[in-house]
Amino acid sequence: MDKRTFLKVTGAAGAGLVLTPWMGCAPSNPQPSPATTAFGPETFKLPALGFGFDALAPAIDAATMEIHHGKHHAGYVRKLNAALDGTSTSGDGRLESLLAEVSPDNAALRNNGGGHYNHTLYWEVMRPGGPAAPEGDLAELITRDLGGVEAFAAAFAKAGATQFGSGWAWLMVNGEGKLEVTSTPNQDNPLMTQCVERTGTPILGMDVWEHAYYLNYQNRRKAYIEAFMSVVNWEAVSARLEGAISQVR
Ligand code: MN3
Repeated sequence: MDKRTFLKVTGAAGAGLVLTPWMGCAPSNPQPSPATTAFGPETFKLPALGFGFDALAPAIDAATMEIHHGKHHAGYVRKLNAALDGTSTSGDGRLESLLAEVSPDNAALRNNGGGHYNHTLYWEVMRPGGPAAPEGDLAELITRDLGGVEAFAAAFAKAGATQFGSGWAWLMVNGEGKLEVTSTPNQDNPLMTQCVERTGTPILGMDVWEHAYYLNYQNRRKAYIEAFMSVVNWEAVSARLEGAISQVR
């Protein structure tokens, strides 16, 4: 839904139009009124990092982390709020729900909502000093669907390395409940059913925009990808897997 549609919905409500026509039908078994979610200037917030800017060094340097979180991610949050402020939706208002329905033409929501979602996931799936490899159900599903941890790592690295220009590499749970590696341009992600070919619920995301690595690695994206893989928070990826699988069931 683009901003104009949001405004139209809000305007209709303001003009006292009935948004729930069934209410006039005197149903014998009345249903609760559909929820409406309004957006304000600070609906979406920049999440705190779970660790210090220098915690992932030398894999990811402190200056990159500070600029990436405090400037780039903060900018997406600011522009997302600016785009939605004063509008409302008939849905639950969750970012995931907005992205699932976002039109390819709605650049403000697609780019900034995607940017906020993607970076929130990115910070969550990194940590210093965790397990070096996937474990448990995650490792089993990687073996079942992707031919093993090494084959997955190679496919994921390739997805990041070959994504032309700016974008993301993903490990996701697709609609059949299987793990799949994919990549998207810009701030798109697999939730955006109207914008991308391969859809699903992302459980691991790797930012391959130059701002994610250029200070330390310059044009050496492959070196950054290798470093990123050394700081993945596999426990967080496992937790996301459990959530995603329960949605498919
Ligand atoms: Mn980024």
